[in-house]
Amino acid sequence: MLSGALTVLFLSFSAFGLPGYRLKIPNGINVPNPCTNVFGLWNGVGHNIANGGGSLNPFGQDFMDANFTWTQELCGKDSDSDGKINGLELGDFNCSWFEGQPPMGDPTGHPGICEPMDDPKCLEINKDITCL
Ligand SMILES: [Ca+2]
Repeated sequence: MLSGALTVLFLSFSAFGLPGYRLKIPNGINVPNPCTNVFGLWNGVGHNIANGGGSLNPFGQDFMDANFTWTQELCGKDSDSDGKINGLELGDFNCSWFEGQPPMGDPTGHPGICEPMDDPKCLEINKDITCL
């Protein structure tokens, strides 16, 4: 139990902010920051904070569950429950991308943050998201 918790902690702090993981999803190095008061990119795509580290957002959890692999299932899932599947948010519109390929299009949102963030349905979903 303790080692499992430590593994999760280790993965949480080490995995998602690294460029190697960002290259394993389409447009992983180009995911927009949906916080209205912050410009730029959300580099820790799987995390609740833009620079990575700490706890995982729903997409980060699903990505970990998929063994850090962009699968058709992960592409077709709406991790953040905002009505847009992960593939649509990350510019892989027909879920055909694989590592090393250029993405089909530009990202349209963040796969782990419910958008628009001020939508009432998103407030509870995004309760652990930190805008800095
Ligand atoms: Ca989203």
